[in-house]
Amino acid sequence: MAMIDSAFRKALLQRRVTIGTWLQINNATAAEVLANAGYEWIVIDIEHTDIDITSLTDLLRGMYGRGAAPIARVASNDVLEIRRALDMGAEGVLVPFVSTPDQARQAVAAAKYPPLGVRGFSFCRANNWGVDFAENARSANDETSVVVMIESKEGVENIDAIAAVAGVDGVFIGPYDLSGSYGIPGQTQDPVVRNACRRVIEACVRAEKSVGLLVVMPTPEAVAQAINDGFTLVCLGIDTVFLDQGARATRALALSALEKMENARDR
Ligand code: 3PY
Ligand code: MG
Repeated sequence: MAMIDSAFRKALLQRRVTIGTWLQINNATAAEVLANAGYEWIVIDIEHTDIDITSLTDLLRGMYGRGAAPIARVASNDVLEIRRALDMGAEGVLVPFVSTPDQARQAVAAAKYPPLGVRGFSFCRANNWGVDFAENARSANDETSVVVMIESKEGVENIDAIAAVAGVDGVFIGPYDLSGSYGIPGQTQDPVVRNACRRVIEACVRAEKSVGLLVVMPTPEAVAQAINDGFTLVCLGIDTVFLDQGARATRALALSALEKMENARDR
């Protein structure tokens, strides 16, 4: 394989533990702030937000040059969805609801230029609007990451075949949909979901693929559990969750200071 410049794809192929986070706020300023926080990669969630292809481009501009690899969680496993996210400059794609090896092959084909796949060539932001066309056409297949999401019972049943698909660089668990698929939405610590996660991790170890998890509420226990479980793509929190937690914690500081002051006065 050619030399790979993408630190993110290199880490995936080496199965090095990396820490990322998840972006849902459709605002380039928020993306700048998040990208300055030191995470190695940031997933931009296009599936469950109002982020579209226009705002994705703005977010990518906001993140540019700040050291975090931008990964697009596309809305669906669709050739044009994947092509447009990569053309706009995402370094990789996270593809939701991959439940069969054929679906995994479809995701890889969409992300790779011929002869590996069916990505269309064009002048686009990813090749500086054609200025770097030749270089990008030569290197893009090596630099572009494809991570598929396991979010269903069927995906867990097929995990060995999915993880074995050439071009799948990693497998990533969507804990909310996965728990939903077992009939217990949100109960991500239920033994049924924990056991499904263990099956996915073990299959990825066998297939020598990276394996990731979104830790939606990154408490110290949850972060330690993800790392001890063997996840290598450790995705911590969501910008909306950080905002909520920071806002509540800061208000609580003031309420606690006021309470102390009132107690002292009443004494
Ligand atoms: C899930 O938990 O299902 C996800 O896709 C993360 O948002
Ligand atoms: Mg999901």
